[in-house]
Amino acid sequence: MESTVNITENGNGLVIPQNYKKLHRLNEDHLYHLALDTQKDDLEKMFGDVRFVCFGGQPSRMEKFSAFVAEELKINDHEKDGDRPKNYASGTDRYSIHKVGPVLSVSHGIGIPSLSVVFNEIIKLIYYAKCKDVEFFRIGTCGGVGLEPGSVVVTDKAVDGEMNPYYKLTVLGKPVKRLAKVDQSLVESLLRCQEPDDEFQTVKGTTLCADDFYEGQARLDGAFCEYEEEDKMKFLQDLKEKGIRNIEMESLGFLAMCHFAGVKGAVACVTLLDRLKEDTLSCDVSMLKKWQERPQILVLRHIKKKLNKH
Ligand code: R2B
Ligand code: URA
Repeated sequence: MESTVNITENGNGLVIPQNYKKLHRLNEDHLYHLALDTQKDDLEKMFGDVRFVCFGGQPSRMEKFSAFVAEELKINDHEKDGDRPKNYASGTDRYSIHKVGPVLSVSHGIGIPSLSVVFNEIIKLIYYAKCKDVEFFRIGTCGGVGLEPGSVVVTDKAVDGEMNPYYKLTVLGKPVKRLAKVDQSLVESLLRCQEPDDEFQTVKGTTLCADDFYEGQARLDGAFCEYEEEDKMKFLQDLKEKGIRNIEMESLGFLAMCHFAGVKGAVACVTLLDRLKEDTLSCDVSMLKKWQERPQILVLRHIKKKLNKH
């Protein structure tokens, strides 16, 4: 079954969850994995001014991103824990949430199942908070296919390991498909944020969203592997010919859920290696940290433009 999208209810720029009628029947809603709650927390007061929600895998990276947001947007009145931005989800160690001005930075863990849980709860959070005109971004890392490592890929199409542009999940024992329709205007807007002096290239392209880091991404260095080097290379060359520029693990679910929720969303990831040349990620931490900032830089330029702060 393919889910249909009805975003006509999202008047006034508010995000209305498809399930709002059942949500209204709840006395209180526990956003369990965020350790937030509609009774004990005044979500509108805490988060009502949020306009951009930026997701990324690791809590530490998203905390750093939040500090970067503060620096770039010149905001210093945000809530802090000592000299670090406050983690609003500190009551749990599942995910992290940092807020600086209108920008929420949220960690999503690895893979679509982990993303899906926090995505559901963030959609409800911005609904309860009455946020308006919100845009979502995934700012992440990936493996490149035939690209110089350190390049940034903005996803203009996401597919699963069988090249289908659908996020599939099982509901009440039956398969449900949700189209990962990409908001091309947001893609183009991010691409326009490139600057001639950038130390890195930014390209758009199709992203393969895998369910696994090792066999699911044709690696030879996992604990399991039932194919040979030439099978792997044939597969990856074939991906390149089909326009796949990068491989990661959340884009398909992220874009499908954005579309289904009626929220504008885009994915920008930095390539940590070229999968046509290698499988194993080096542990040159300082280089990786520098590269991880690249999609952040791009998204922040977009945010600054939207806020007229450039
Ligand atoms: C990129 O990096 C992670 C795996 O190392 C995964 O979350 C992804 O999409
Ligand atoms: N993340 C992935 O999912 N794959 C890579 O190769 C690198 C980062």
